[in-house]
Amino acid sequence: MAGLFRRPTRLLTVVAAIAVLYILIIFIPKPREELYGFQYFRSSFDWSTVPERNPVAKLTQLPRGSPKRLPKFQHDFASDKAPSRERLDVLESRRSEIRLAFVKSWNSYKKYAWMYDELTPVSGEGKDTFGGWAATLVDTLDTLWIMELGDEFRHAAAAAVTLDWSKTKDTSCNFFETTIRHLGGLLSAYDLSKEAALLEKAIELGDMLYTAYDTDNRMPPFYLDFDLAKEGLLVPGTHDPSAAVTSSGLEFTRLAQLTGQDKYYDAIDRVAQALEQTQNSTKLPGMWPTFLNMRNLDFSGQRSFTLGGLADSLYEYLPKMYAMVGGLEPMYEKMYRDAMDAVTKHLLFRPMTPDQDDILFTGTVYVSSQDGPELEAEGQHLGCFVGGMFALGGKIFNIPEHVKYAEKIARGCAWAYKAFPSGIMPETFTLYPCPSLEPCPWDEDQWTATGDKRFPKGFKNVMDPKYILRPEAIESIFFMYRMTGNVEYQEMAWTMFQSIRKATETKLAFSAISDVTLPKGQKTVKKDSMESFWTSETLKYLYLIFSPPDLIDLDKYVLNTEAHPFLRPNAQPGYFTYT
Ligand code: DMJ
Repeated sequence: MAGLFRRPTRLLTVVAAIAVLYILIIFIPKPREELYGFQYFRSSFDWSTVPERNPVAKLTQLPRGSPKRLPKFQHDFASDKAPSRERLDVLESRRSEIRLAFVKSWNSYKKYAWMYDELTPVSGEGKDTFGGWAATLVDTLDTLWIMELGDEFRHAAAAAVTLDWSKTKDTSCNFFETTIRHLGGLLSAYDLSKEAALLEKAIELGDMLYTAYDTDNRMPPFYLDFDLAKEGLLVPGTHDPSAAVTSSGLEFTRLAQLTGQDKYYDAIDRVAQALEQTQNSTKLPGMWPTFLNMRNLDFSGQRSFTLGGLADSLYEYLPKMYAMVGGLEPMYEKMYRDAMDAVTKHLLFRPMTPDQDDILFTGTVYVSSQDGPELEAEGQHLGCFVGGMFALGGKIFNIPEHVKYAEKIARGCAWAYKAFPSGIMPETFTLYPCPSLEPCPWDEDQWTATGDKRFPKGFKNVMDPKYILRPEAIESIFFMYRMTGNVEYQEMAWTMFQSIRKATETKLAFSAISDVTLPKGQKTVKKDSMESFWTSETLKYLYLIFSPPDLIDLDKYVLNTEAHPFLRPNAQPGYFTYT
């Protein structure tokens, strides 16, 4: 070694060789292949080759047979009187304003954050929050398609098929978020566009995510640690958010349907069966606790139950899974009915309001050994999806009562939007529950004694005043509009959109804000964050509300929890195409 440095020419040769090698590594084009009309880049590791340490003896097959004829969800728009020319103009101009908001967000993502997970909408940079696999891009593919931005779609799809699932700075990924955003995004983009390269990229990712199920009891962990997954050494958690470890059903079922590979369905079916077996041995029979011990599948000790954050999509996926398998798996109907019996008995409440509004919310229940189930009358933005869920469940399982709850819950969220000076509902707050679902008189004394006077009458407290561009309230309004055809929902959505745009717009795009409760004239802080669900969900639902109802017809598609439409088995492939 010492001799090497004494001879300058040899040293120079070594330095030059290292430099050439470096240049080769950096600049040699990646091994791309021409695939289905795209320059496709295959991930550097093929996860389907990982040997399973805990293989299953016999795979559960996708339910076979002709899909059942389920009751129609969408209102019969064809039998309505055709909207007037003026009304059509209004709808078209609203659609184009929503599209403008989308294009602004997308263009800034392209300019400042291309291939990053998210744009920072105030400072104009890119940041990685979900593995660095271009979350916004993948999550937004189907919205580009739906909004008829064909060139942009093609450009984004070409980038998506170069993603390398083995190239990330992280040692693990969030199993749930990667499933609903990335896998869901690719599958729906494929279902809409039929671009086979997107399905290929989804399969690569599906094979990586599938390794999460290679645990002793075939239950997935919260984080997919890549090294442990390769060794088959993953272990399910003992205190995981229930939604995160149980709601991959739609994505894996669609993957199984599209590839004909039962293994993907088998994986999620085992989780569903675990849910079915434990449903009635919890402290609130019918519901599963907010956190689950997936290692021993003993859910009997936990005391908290909610339909809001941490648990939401577990319940959302019950009726959606039933539709996704064409009604051929009865366990989802049974689980939905039993869960909703508990919800309507213990979680659903009517708030006391000065105008005795006919609205409902679902709260959180704590079960104590002495007093049994106790309701905390908490409202959550995340809980607003419940309106859409009751609408879908009520229709496909023919439960008229649920359809009524759906309407009152959707209206409750719209009421909470309207109540605040910004026209937007906070992330979490508490209300005063009426003794039953019937109207109860406004109690001014109670409000004076216990309510926080900074907030509108009816709100006891606001624990978290932010709004982070979430979709759930608009999602339920969308379901209600498609189910009833009632234009009142279009008006509600339009009011909500205008408030959101006013409060969150930045020079570049739209940003989460820190306080929706501030009095008019007082400016809230922009948090410089725009999660991918803004373009994947919120703007998509808004756009669809003002679009012809056969655009993503809910009798043909199921939307996953990130608003990605998957074709239902009863729908004809290629049903919806642009010409
Ligand atoms: C989305 O990622 C999904 O809707 C998820 O189910 C809940 N949270 C966000 C939107 O708020």
